[in-house]
Amino acid sequence: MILNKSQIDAHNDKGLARHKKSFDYIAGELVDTEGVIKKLVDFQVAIPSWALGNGGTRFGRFSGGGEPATLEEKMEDIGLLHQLNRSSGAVSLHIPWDIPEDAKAIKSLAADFDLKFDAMNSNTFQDQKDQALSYKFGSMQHVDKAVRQQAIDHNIEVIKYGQELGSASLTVWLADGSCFPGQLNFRNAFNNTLESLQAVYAALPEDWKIFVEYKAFEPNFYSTTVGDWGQSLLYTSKLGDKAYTLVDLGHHLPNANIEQIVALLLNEKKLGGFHFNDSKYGDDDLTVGSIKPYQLFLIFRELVDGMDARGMNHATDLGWMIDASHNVKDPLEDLLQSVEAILLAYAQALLVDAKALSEAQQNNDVALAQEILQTAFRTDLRPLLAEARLRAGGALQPLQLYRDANVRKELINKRGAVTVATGL
Ligand code: PSV
Ligand code: MN
Repeated sequence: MILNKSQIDAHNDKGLARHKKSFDYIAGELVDTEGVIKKLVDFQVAIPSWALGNGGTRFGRFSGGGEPATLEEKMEDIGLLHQLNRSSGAVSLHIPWDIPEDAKAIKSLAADFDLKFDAMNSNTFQDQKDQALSYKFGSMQHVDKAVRQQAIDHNIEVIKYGQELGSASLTVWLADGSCFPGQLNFRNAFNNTLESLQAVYAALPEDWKIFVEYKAFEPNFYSTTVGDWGQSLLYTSKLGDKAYTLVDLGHHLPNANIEQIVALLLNEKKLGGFHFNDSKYGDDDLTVGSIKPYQLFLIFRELVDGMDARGMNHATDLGWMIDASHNVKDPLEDLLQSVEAILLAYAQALLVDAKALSEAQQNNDVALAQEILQTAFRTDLRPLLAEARLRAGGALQPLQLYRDANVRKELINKRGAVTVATGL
């Protein structure tokens, strides 16, 4: 369902006077309001094609109804998000969950919704119906060369789909590892995985990047073959210049200092992409910013600082994607909240007085350093985000308009109450 421009205009007209008041106040407080707004307008977060339906746990899955049944319907949902917030202008496809059978048609649909194709995701963590060999004991690490070759071939096929759509990166997340001591020879598993990744790397088009995503545990619970940023960095360093580490916020052991990891990966020119979500315990895949917004801000602060140190373009030089699951909320509402949280943390990070912080660090003035960070974090920048959306043609309050327009009800009427989107 796509909204009429007049619906967005009417919503904005209604909220304009109130918005102007709060925006004028905050604009008067900031040093570079226009600079921050421009960066916010440019910043786009990719929506994964598997996140438009309700997720679940191994105990159950509760559909909210009106889920998209086809890739076309998923694109339409992302188109609606982008219409509302103007910051969700990219799609990340998971193969084989969302195979673009007619690439030309999918590309033209994307153009209609003003969407681009971000990183492609391969899947060697599940067995597909007609698959010759099983990934039960791993894919790229497997003791059987034929299984490894199957995983390599799949990744090369994913690159081909991506090329047809204009994507320029491949994200490889491997569930490979072991559940029990003795199950796996760690060195062999590493070397097999490296060799398999090298075969995929060799097939990578000149202008493409490959992202190697790490994860501490799940579905394997004793060892994971790409288990942390150190292991990912080993692979990507050995692979070459087109290989980068991908950080998924939910893939660390408890209390890991993710902002420090990000800073060092950027320093080594090896940070390539990001999967946003939030968590309390493990890979909970909760709404971004719902549990630890301060951590998100600190991560963005390191991202901004590290990218600026290398003259990188914030919007285009890293791959930004949401990777969350929506178990109890409407997926579209959840995604709107996640995008808002990401932009808020980004905007607050842009506010940090980098010169003053550097001086405080130089003087070992710990209290002042904390004050500088928290002054930025505690500034309410929601009116700035709303202004950026307004200027880009979006809605002042995307979630409010989504509800006022009864989108979910319309989708249920159109698609039915029991459709199930592909994904986990
Ligand atoms: C694995 O937990 C992961 O974060 C990977 O990025 C997958 O591709 C994604 O979730 C979807 O299952
Ligand atoms: Mn992920």
